Amino acid sequence: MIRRTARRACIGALALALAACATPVPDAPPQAMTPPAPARAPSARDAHLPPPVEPKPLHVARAEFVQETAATYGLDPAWVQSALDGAQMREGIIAAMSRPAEAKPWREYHPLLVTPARIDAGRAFLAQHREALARVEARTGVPPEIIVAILGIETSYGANTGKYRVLDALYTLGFAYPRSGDPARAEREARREAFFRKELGELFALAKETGFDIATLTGSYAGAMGWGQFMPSSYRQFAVDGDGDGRRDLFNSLDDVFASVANYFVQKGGWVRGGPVAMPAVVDARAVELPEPGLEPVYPLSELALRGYRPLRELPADTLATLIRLEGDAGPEYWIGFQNFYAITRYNISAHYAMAVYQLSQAIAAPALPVAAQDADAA
Ligand SMILES: [Ca+2]
Repeated sequence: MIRRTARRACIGALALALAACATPVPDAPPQAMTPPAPARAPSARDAHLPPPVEPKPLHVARAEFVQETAATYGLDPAWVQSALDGAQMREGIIAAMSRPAEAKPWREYHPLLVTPARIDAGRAFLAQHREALARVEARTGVPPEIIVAILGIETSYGANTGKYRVLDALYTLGFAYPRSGDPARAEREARREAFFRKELGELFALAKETGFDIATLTGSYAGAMGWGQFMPSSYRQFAVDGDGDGRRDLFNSLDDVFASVANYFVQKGGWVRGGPVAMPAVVDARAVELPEPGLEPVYPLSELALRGYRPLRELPADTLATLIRLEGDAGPEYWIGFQNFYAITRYNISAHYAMAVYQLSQAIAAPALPVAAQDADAA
């Protein structure tokens, strides 16, 4: 049995929505939102915009949800109805989702996630679970330090797996997603509400499949669960039984957690065994920046070299990569990101997130400096 200490919200909520969870929420991280505003008459200025998507009355939406969920997953509608009757709208969840998520530059972002305490705890965690993690790496190709870094950033190694009932979180966001009242955002807000409502349906299916009591599962304010913060759909699709007891338990079995995070990287992210994640770029004086390189590795290194960017270590010219620009302490930093960097962004669609995971993993895997060297370093 794993000891869980102080249960707090997913680090995503904790650290200003800096991190997020497996099955990234569309448009994550959440943008600044204001409380729902009363409906207003469209102005002439709005005439060219599509009309706002008006939410259905709650009782209608709930009744439709019960029928659709029962039909989609082959569940007893009476059970879905009765569990839904026990769900509660939570103000704290609305507030967390409405909180402005500032897009911090890298120089402010990484010190919040890659902390000395998290590195030390990660080294200890890796040492403690090295054999189990090595078995997972042998099967999947995902290195131990990458799995450990994910768990460190998502939940501080299982310490903060989330305090909200997942049922309440998904019910609240699926039926009362905060509305800004801005017609330009109405469609996006409706899409996010639909996403959480679908995840609520997936939660019912998950409870049926796993035997979990839907009323007692806890997670982040966004409904992400367990050590790796899996949303219900990801849990159903990517969680695997690592310890062979016939159950997929991402709350209590570390073998299941390790195997499931690795499986997510392989299945969803296309993790390449032995492949590089990212490397600092050597930049020519006359380098020509790519306008919007994106996260996907679609540029052969030969093309990046023509533009003036080369990886620190030589690799085959046809290796596919992308260019990552970070706003560092001393100005822009350029990195080359490969398929495995992209794989980390499937966990949370953010170059900052993926780079924080990668750099934490490298710090965890690096041998700690001997005490004498640390003293010399500090002097
Ligand atoms: Ca298991």
